[in-house]
Amino acid sequence: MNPTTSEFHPLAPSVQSVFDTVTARDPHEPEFHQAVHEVLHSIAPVLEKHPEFVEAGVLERLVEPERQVMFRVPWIDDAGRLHVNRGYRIQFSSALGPYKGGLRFHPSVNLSIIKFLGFEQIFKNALTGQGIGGGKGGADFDPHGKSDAEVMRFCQSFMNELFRHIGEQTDVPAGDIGVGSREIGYMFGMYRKITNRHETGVLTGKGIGWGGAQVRTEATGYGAVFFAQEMLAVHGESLEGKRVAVSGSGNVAIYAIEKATQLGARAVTASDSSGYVVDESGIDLALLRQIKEVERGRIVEYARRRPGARFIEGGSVWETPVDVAIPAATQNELDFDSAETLVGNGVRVVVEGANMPTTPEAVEIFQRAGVLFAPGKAANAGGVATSALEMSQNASRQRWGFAESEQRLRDIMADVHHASFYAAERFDAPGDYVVGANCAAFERVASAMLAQGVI
Ligand code: NDP
Ligand code: 2IT
Repeated sequence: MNPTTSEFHPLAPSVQSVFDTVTARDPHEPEFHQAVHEVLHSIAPVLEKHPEFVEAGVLERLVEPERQVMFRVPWIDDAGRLHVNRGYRIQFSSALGPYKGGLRFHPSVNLSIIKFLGFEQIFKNALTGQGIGGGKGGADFDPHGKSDAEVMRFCQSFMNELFRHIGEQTDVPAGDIGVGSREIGYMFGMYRKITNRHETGVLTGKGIGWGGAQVRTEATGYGAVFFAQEMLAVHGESLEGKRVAVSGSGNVAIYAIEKATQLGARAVTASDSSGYVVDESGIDLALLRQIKEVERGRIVEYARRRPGARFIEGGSVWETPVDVAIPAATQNELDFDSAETLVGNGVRVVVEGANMPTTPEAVEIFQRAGVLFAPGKAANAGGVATSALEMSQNASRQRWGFAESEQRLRDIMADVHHASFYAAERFDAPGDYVVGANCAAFERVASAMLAQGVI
């Protein structure tokens, strides 16, 4: 579900024409429009302070990807049948560094979704303070129910085209929905074979034994929880004793549950596209990981094996009364009705683990109700930030231990929080992390674009 263009709030005159150009040029990209609108809606005060950004056409350039690649991915299944999927890589902005961002394998993938993700990634990566530009890619391939051999053949075919567009100084992909260490392994192997180079830093999210960084697997979920901790600390509170609802049961969800639990909260939910489970005694992480990471099974299995846990088929996880909500599945999964339910049940903090999981109407409900709301481009930046740490370690042939890597992640999340929080104050929107994150990130990217000339 996405708002249609006519349902968006009006923008400041200085940015409305940019939005009109985007929607006229690519009318069938609702998720991309949604992501662009949210940024344009926030950054008017930055443009007032910096008329030179307007004169240099920074916005007009920023909403148009530097390069878009779409390609055929043919592969043969175990029964010998041919399939053809569509692959994408959107190289959105390299103003701050090589294009950086994940690959998503999911049947819903299309150009609009990859462009929205690539656009968000520009600002997220800027907020980390590291030298990484924004990009995203993927394919409309569904890994569910496929054998390892099928996934391997798909990944090899995908890399057979992608390799010519990436490189450790050019574009560095990683995981996202449907792409974890198994897929990164198959793609890295194919890249190495085709190029005859062991170019370790060309992909991140690698296995620990062959160039992967400690804490990259945990980083997005841990980082989102560290961000929640920072938000609560401003109000003299902590996660201790809080009830938490997490959606999804993939990479981000699992490690958000783990860190929230370690910090004294009780995570009571997990979900997948079939429904959700509620476990009042706190999610048993070992069981969840066994079902999801080892068996690649469905969430109903959790309720079957865990006494006291309930499975609600097709229901909304947001019906569960909690203090903290962490949407960690997919875009637009938390809508107006869910937001009203959460607010009615007394939610205090909403932290986006996923990219754009909250619809614009739902964000408005939270902000009007005084709920602390953290947008994904700030709260889930820990994943890509730790990818950049992996790139640094690969380039310098160093290896940092778990504790050191986790401390670096914690420091980066504190910096992202600080940058977002104070930008909101500077631009007259105290407490509004959406405005803060967008303004802080945009200032950094726009300054680089201005300095580097019209290209
Ligand atoms: P995974 O593939 O590991 O897990 C995705 C989870 O979300 C699964 O439980 C999946 O259920 C569920 N899900 C996915 N699509 C849908 C859908 N359309 N409807 C309902 N449930 C759905 O992905 P990640 O955990 O890596 O990613 C989750 C979110 O976090 C995404 O928005 C991603 O862009 C974002 N993100 C990920 C980062 C990372 O480092 N991995 C970094 C920053 C953001 P099912 O198996 O049934 O499909
Ligand atoms: O959305 C994201 O930030 C990711 N999927 C992680 C990207 C990365 O390059 O680690």
